Amino acid sequence: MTCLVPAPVHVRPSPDDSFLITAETRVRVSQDASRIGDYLAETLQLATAADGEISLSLHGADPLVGDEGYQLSVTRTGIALKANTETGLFNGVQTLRQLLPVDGPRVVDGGEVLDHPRFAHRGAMLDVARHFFTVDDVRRFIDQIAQYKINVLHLHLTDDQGWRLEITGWPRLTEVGGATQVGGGPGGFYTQREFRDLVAYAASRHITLIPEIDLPGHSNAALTSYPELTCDGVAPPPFTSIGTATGFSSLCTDQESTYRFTEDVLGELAALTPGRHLHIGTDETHATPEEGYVKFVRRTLDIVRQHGKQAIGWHEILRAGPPEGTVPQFWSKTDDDPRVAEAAARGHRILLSPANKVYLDMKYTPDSPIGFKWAGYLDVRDVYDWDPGSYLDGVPEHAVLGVEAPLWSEHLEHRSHIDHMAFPRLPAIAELGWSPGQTHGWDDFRRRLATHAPRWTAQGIEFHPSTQIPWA
Ligand code: TNX
Repeated sequence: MTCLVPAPVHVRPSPDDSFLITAETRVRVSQDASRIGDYLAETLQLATAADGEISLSLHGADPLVGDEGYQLSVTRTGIALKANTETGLFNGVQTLRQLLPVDGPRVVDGGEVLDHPRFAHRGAMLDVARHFFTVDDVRRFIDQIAQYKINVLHLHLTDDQGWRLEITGWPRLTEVGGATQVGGGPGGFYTQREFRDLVAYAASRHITLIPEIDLPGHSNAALTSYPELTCDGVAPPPFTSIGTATGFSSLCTDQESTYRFTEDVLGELAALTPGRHLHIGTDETHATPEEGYVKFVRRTLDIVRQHGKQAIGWHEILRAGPPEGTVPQFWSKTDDDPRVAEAAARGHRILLSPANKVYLDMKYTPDSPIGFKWAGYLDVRDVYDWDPGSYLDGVPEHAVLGVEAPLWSEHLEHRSHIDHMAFPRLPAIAELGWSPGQTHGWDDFRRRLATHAPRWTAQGIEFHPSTQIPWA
């Protein structure tokens, strides 16, 4: 019970009360908890039954655990998991999985856990635009992050180097814009059906998928596909490098064709997305005149609202004075934009992704084989040792929606690169999002984290063995 990541709110270990799972152990599922019961039985390769030593229940949990928390009790005679929702049970199952040894007899540490999250939004972002990642790669990533109680997967679906989602009225977006990526490889895209499958797969892991269409900048792949989106009517060539100047492309904000496009794309996206949020980018629009930017963002926010969704945008979106409910995602490496604190004071909830803390595309050290360093080298302690509840001046804890770790893919060519950049840093960031401040402590954290390495190895995760962690 002392190796859990993220650290639970309360743990009372009782080492003498461990429970041994054998091939005969049964998972007892009450009717309303049968889905998670089946999932647990499958995970542990046990049978379900009307009675059994491992029980799951949606009744009797402490109201304190809320919608996502759970209570877990392990005694010599069995394991009882209680929650108020399926999501709570799912989170409890993730804890239980970590209590099992990686191999050998399945002895589960005895004791009690009461647990619930600090922040509502605990996210990971994967950029599938710079380099394309297949449906299988994304499913694998979903399984990896769900273990650490991450509940949002933000997919960065479009950028200068590629457009990755089929839009039925605009086929060239994927025929042309989907056929490129950094380095000149073949790229790729998700059909709407594949995208729906990903949404459903994420939901089966209690993860909400938030899709991002980056507008009006970071749009070269769209401009290459449809010249009517440019101001001069000339399609630019495809862009397949990393480039030094980000923010060189822009939809033409003065043309109605741009708004027809935006309406069609976001309309289809809203229909494909059961979650509440659509991410509309809005970052690094150096090629968009200010007046055009403000006009474009406001119209786009209207479109999002008309489709019944709330918008998230990178924090530059605050230049357009977005309405209440819009979520700015802070990404600077310094606390340099007073608009963020002003927005918090007006009631906006802020999503925190400070580049110098949680950008998973940064190198760990100067020796890292891949990654950027513009926001600094980020070893495990750098991503772990900060407090989201007091990080930005004027953005108190109650104004923080949560923490999200972006994994930009300019340098990621293969899924092993995802593993390398995300592990072990993503579990550290997941703990910042989930665990209460009073559990925070580097020395205990690094000891707990070290014990997870054999789990990652068993799952085929090619993690980076940072020298900061006392691996066994
Ligand atoms: C900045 S963060 C970007 C991305 C890049 C990233 C590389 C943000 C909103 N824009 O387009 O991929 O840096 O670290």
